[in-house]
Amino acid sequence: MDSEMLQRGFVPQPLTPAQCSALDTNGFLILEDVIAPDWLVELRHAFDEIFAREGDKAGAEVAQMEGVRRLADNVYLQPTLLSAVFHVLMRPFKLHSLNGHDPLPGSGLQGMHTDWGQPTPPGGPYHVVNSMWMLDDFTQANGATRCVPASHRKPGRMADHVSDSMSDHPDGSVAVFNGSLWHGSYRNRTDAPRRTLHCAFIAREHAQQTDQRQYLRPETAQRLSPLARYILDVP
Ligand SMILES: O=C(O)CCC(=O)C(=O)O
Repeated sequence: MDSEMLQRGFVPQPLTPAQCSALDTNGFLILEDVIAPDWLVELRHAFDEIFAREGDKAGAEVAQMEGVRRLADNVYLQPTLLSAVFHVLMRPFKLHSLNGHDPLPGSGLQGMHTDWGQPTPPGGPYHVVNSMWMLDDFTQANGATRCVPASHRKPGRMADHVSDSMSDHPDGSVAVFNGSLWHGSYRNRTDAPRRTLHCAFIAREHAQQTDQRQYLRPETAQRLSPLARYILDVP
């Protein structure tokens, strides 16, 4: 574990052998019962409020998530998630981005892709780990994320193996996944929302997708714990 995280009070949550194996072999792991019911209600409410407030601009950058910062702290600091991220990256990391995703009814079919753009040798080192906080149950009908198990171990780029990234592949729900895994959201064929928070982490030597130093308000930074400032990579 990253000694800086430990110094800042992080208490690692040992993963079970089955959890480690899921991450290593399939490239993803579902963490169940992480979001307590009342927290889920709060997260859904915050998600809807931000979309209503920001309209078309929602999600343009992380400052628009400011209203849910307090809730979000518990997302990017979730101990089992951070332990899983370290298990995959095996070196110090930081938050890469935190944003919402809600495929509208009838839409949402996404090309299969990875969250790390470079080919990764099978077995790593890996660079990105993403997580999806499923604020609504994911089902086949509402566009559950599809992914190709073990694709993070394929040599080369996804395009070397897949000629049509829109075509069907085995699908399934994902909570924590290797950023080199091929995945994409599916079409929402219901009239209901399928809200997700994506919380991604990246090895510390790389730039963040969302530069938190640029967007974090000083008054927000003031109240953050030392561990939160480290994960967000702000002074
Ligand atoms: O929410 C999902 O199902 C996955 C979305 C995704 O992979 C992305 O937006 O890059």
